[in-house]
Amino acid sequence: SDYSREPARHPCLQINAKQPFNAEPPRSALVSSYVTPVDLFYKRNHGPIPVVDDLERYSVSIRGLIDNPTELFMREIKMLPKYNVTATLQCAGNRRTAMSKVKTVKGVGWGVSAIGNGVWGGAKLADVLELIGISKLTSTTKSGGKHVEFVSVDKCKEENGGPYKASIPISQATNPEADVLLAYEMNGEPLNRDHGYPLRVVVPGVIGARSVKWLDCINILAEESQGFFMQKDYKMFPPSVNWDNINWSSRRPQMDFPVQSVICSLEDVTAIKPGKVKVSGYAASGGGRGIERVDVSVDGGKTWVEASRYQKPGVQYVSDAMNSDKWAWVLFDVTVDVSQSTEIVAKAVDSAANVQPENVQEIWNLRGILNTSWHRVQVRVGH
Ligand code: MTE
Ligand code: MO
Repeated sequence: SDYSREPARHPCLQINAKQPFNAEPPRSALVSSYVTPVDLFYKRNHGPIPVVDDLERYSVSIRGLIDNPTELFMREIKMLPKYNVTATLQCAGNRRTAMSKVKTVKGVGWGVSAIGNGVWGGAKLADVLELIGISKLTSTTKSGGKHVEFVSVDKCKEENGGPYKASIPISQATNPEADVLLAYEMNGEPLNRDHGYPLRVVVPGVIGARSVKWLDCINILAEESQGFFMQKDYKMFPPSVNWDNINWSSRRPQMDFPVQSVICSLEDVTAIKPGKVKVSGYAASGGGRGIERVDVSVDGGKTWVEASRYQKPGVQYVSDAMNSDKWAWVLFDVTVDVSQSTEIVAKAVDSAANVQPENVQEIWNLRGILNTSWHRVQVRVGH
């Protein structure tokens, strides 16, 4: 079958769907390192993993509203300055399973680990576009190009067997500060097949769905990509919208992800002895916004203590500081005293003072995306 050439995967991964392969690591693995190891990084696919076996012949074609359509070979992309950008990738469906407990939603069920922090190595898209004649900080090309579409080589049933596609505004694509990469490395190694070998897009601060893997083609367009995953998926609807009254064109495709935090040192329900409990986890926000604060409660949200935050072990994290990684998550921890069974809660505040919503009910949506409600876990104290 199409799935006869899938790569080997780590046995620790929890498999949420086999074909296409969708899997996430145990939550405890996420807090054991700031940079998520490649084999434990969540894998989110919509089709079989493509096989690219001739790197010499591999090229990206750039077409659309430009004067000279171009084929760029890997060696040309590698000749551009190489950047290493530490960026967190989060699937918009992260924590969907918890949302589906309110009311059924459509989509692959994810726990809390459809997120990972990688060091992505590659060329800046702004440099690549400049190479073909589109200057930095462009908002419209001479021929009316306003969006940059990325097309893959994989085959997705949602696209009727066609490739996965997504787009970003050309203003973001040509802004060197936005750090959008055509990445050929992950954590200092060549990208592996699951994560987009030989070349993928990484759009920092934006839901994972726009970071197209196995890049085949870049199109300069007047409108945003008309692909399924831009127009008929990954849009946030209000709780009143259902499958009978949905009007897809009434909403924009989701881009930045909102502020999120999750406790990873405790499962949904954990039996503990009374005494000190370490509460640690991750917090992240989109659009390059840093994490200003993480609050933890041991009484279901009545009172709160502030957790400490870090990116580099031993270095106190300050959001928006020169030495912080602006596109990356922050790990947090705090030790609390627990004497009786209770609910432990985490909520984060980002550098624009956005706060996570208290309950999942109010943000329920039929596609089950962007569950960023306060993260709650139960501890059962036994003596
Ligand atoms: N790119 C292609 N070509 N095909 C896909 O199915 N999935 C997207 C994105 N890029 C996808 C893709 C989604 S929804 C997410 S969340 C991220 O890739 C996941 O990236 P990862 O598997 O490297 O973690
Ligand atoms: Mo995703």
